[in-house]
Amino acid sequence: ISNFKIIESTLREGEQFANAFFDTEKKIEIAKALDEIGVDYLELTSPAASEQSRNDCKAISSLGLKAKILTHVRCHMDDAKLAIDTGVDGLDVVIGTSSYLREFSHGKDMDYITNKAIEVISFIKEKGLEVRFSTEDSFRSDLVDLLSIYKAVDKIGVNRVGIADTVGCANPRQVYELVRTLRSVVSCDIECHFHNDTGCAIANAYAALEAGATHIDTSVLGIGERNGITPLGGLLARMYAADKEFVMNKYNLTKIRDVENVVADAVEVTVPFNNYITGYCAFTHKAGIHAKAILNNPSTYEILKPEDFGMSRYVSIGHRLTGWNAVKNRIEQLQLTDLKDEDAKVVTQKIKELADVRPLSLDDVDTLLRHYHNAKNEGVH
Ligand code: HCA
Ligand code: CU
Repeated sequence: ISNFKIIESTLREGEQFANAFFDTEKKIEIAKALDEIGVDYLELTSPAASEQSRNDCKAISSLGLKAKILTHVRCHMDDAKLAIDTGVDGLDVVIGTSSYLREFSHGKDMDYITNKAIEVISFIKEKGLEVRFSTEDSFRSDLVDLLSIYKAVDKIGVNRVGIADTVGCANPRQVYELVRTLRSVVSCDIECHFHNDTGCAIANAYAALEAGATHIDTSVLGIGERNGITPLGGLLARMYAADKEFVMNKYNLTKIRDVENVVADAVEVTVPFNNYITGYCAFTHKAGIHAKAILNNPSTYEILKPEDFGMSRYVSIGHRLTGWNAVKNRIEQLQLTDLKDEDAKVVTQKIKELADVRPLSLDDVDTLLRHYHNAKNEGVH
């Protein structure tokens, strides 16, 4: 995978998260923080949703950010007209194509949908804006229907087609197959959108890129409808592992934590303990065997370099799994330089005995080390 683009949808999909309420000021703060990371696009809630949403499209479009601004609209002329007047760079048009949505949501057949799509896309293109056409619930849509509508919109010059796993049912192999097939049918770019109901949102995004997709939808911390979509930080971690050069040159990874904190605060959640990159223990090493190797060479047990993300590594030593190499490292940090390897081993045994009874803080460990150090020095004099 040599290239990919991020369509950051915290200000659209993310607004569909249960706790989300973003006023204009907060949206601008989030937009600027995402722009600093260097995401390629920001996707905003439809101006047809509410008066404030329409004003927010205008406000964010006029900030002069590096990221292109998109808004997400239904496949209707009314919505498209409203959106064009907000000053956005492009429109992400969507319509449901699965039998569920055709029967229980909008009630339209594929001929109607295709004609409507052509009308709306042609109109947006005439106005000189970028346009993407996507099918909601793509993985439960008929493959022949999907390919024929994508072909039709590709022919009239749509910039991108989109695949959406609206219900989070897809697995990486299915994603690979569908994107691969689509890649051979259209010549435009391919965007993918994955919900995370069954925990595949990052893996699916990766499989899509491997199969020839060009754009991935994300949100900060993955927030969105239900349990959300591909998280921005998690996708960047995955792509860093795949092509570090590209990701580090293109995106400002040290800003991920800032935007996550802003969003977590705004939607009143905490960053999960096991979050990619920024979870509180993402760079904490514990077992003695790990600690020893990490201190010799961090790459032994780290695929992500914490410093590349503005984070730092922590070696935990106050527990029964500890080892003397890690304790010795702490001795050096505390500059108790007259303690030797044998001393580190003695204190390590002491730590293990105590830690079998109760958890120890780093402070407890330091106290043990200082006592031992003082006792040893008194013994000498
Ligand atoms: C939704 C719409 C959407 C749209 C994705 C897209 C989805 O159901 O809220 O525009 O590609 O998941 O299908 O977010
Ligand atoms: Cu969605």
